[in-house]
Amino acid sequence: MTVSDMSVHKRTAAREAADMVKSGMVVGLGTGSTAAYMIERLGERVAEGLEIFGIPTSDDSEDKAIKAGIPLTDFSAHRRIDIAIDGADEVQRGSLNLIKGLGGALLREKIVAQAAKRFVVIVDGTKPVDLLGERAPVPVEVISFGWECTAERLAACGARGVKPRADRAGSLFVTDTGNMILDCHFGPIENPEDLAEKIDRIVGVVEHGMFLNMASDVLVATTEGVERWE
Ligand code: ABF
Repeated sequence: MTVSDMSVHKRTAAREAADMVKSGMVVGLGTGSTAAYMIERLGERVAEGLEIFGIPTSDDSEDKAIKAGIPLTDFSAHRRIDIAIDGADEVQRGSLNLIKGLGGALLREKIVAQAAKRFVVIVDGTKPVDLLGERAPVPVEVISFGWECTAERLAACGARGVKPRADRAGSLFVTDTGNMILDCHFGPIENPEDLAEKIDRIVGVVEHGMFLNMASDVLVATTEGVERWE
């Protein structure tokens, strides 16, 4: 599949999800290239009269939403989100469990997903896997103080090659919330619930990128069309 096919598929899934939004809804706005197409489509619908408020999952999505003309709100005004729409790095067939966070926004993405009545995931056909961790590392957001100790504890859970994520220029990547990300390569994960529990117990971990039992719908776009998993 070419990069341009992949972009077409991402856009198709994103537009279909954006068309599920109705006037009066508070919408969680995801991060990444697929979510960017969804924000673009919502902007078009707002221009046509759709009345919504968005809560963005990253500074980047906030900029995109403002440019698209989507009115924004936050949790001080709205505790519940009607629908959140976001991309993913891996989606497990059957369970709808996800790995997210290669874009670096996993903490805000998880807070938004947890607050959402419906969490719709939009992906192209390269993202489905049989087991999480087949291709993607699990990104783990950690406090920078003592990260070396946190990394050792993650390694003791089975992560290989744990090191702080760098940005494109080679400098330390810092999340929107001011933390570091340790990318943890576990390989195929047989029991994600068990691993998630172990990681959650490590002091210094803010959040990890396994989103378990959170997605309500996954839209997978391929050359054959859009498949919906529920
Ligand atoms: C966000 O963007 C992330 O959780 C995930 O890491 C990434 C997916 O990116 P893309 O849509 O560009 O493939 O959804």
